[in-house]
Amino acid sequence: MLHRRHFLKMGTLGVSSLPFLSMASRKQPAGNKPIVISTWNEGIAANKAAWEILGKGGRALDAVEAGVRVTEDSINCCVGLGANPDRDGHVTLDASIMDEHGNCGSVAFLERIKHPISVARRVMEKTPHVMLVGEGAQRFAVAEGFPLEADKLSADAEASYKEWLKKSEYKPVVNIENTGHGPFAPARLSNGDLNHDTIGMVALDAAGNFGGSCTTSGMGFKMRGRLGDSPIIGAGLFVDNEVGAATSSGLGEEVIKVCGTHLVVELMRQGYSPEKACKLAVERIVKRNKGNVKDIQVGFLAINKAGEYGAFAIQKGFTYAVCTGENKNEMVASKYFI
Ligand code: SD4
Repeated sequence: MLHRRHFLKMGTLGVSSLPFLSMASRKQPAGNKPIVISTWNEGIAANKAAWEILGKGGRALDAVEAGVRVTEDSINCCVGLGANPDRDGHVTLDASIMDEHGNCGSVAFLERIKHPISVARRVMEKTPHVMLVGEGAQRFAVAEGFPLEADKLSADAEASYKEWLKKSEYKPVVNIENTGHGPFAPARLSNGDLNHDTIGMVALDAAGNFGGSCTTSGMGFKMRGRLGDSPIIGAGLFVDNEVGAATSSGLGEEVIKVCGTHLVVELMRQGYSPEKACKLAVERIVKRNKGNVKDIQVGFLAINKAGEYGAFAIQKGFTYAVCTGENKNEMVASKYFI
């Protein structure tokens, strides 16, 4: 890896003289603005809702909130109240949001509230805090007018939970999509299994400002009270308006240990393309695990200030949706380490 001091010295030679930069930028798609990208297949519908705002010159923050609300709404999906419960049978939700000014809000271990992303936004805008959890987060949500939903599992989640209870084996394996269901398998497979539980979205608006959101039910059958990366600023989501924005999906514990999305954004600040920055962050996780990552999936997704985007994952199967226009919303398979 290029040493930062060396990089700064080379900076005076001009960006085009850096081989890693010119190679990376050749591989990158041309810059776009506005643009919204988000994780997994659910990203297509979410991007569509985000584009309704971005396409009219709206703010990235509004777009990323509206986008992932679509996913939170879909009852048999991976995210929101229709998702798999913790091992005690309750769905607990985590979400975070960040704007172009570096403001951020998050909620975690939130129960019975349909739109944790909007509660996270209220935490950001209406409290002096960044993060609210559990009962306090729920109380705040209710006081803000969010309805308290029934403590009831969706039909698919209930079936999956009953199946899981047969062995009650606590072995979280997340997002390893080598299930023979093709590269763009749905979140909830036909056998009821859940492929992934999160949507992360980052957007650059027409004014050149970023916004980011991330919302999840965490990992199915997790220990009660467990939090992953998604509600943690700098782990599951990070936005720096001078540089870019990044989000992640996968085994949150691994993302937290390297401050994953903050790392990706800082690598972009050093001049790396979004894809290369995501790759280096993945390699940091691989190195920390001494190469033993066959049971771990993590994928990062990023946009830089020029509207270039990229992703990288540990394993094959990480996919994301890219939207740069009303009729330009498509799935891309991420490059991967293994
Ligand atoms: C977590 N990162 O709670 C989330 C899980 C995930 O698709 O991404 N699932 O660790």
